[in-house]
Amino acid sequence: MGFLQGKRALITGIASQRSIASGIAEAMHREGAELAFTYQNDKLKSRVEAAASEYGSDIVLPLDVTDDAQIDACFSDLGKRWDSLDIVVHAIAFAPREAIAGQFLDGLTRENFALAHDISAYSLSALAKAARPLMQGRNGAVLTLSYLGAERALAGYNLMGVAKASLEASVRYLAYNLGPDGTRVNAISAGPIKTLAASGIAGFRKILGHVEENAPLRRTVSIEDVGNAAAFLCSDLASGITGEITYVDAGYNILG
Ligand code: 0WD
Repeated sequence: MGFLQGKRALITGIASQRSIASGIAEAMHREGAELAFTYQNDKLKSRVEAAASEYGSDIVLPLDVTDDAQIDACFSDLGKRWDSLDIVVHAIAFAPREAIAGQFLDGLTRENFALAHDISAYSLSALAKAARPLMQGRNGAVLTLSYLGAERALAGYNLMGVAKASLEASVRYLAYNLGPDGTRVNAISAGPIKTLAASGIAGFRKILGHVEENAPLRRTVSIEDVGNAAAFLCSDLASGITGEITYVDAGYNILG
């Protein structure tokens, strides 16, 4: 029996088979969780439907996190299918391309700052708040994805790094707020992985090569590595862990 048997999980952020959310869905399915999915826009709908059917799910809901009405509708529709929810996976981030290239100040505008924070940080708390009634008293778990650029100035990561710092602080405040409900909130700080979102980051290939040569494990991580850690963190095996940022990065973060 899988260690997520009897758990119901909502997975956001599938944009392709290479998405980190796809690796998480795979691991959670393998461990026995029942899955529901969201898609950002009509372009991604059929792709997410295909992923859902692979995992025996027909719950596929639209969710653009910039739209409050879609957030409300998503959880109200989910509540019509499931009377409770155990896991929310937030694997969503966005910053305009010019804000994740070159120098930090070059891509900095009030609009870019607001949009990056809205989609990449605020949305975690918005989803946790909307999911709260369904998750009450379930020993549930909320999980998000961060990156080392939240805590170090990394060339090119720029505005996304500032948004990820806000995301990581949100993890701690959400964990404190939702702990009494029995809900744990954690983040995985993943090493670089070639996905659609990552291909927007200038010099990404160089970053992958650098990690391969220097990380303690002398390799980059895969969506399977992240998926397995995510499944663990959202399971009862991790019942004492909340408010944490867990590195799944082949050890790269320990380097001085
Ligand atoms: O190296 C990497 N790939 C790392 C990614 C290292 C460390 C962390 N992460 C994080 C990302 O910052 C993100 O938070 O992991 C999370 C998942 O990212 P991913 O799997 O690397 O990227 P991708 O497959 O592109 O999925 C992210 C998706 C979007 O994809 P696109 O590429 O279409 O922007 O986030 C979704 C969208 O599907 N998304 C939204 N969903 C709902 N509403 C929105 C939105 N407004 N904007 C983006």
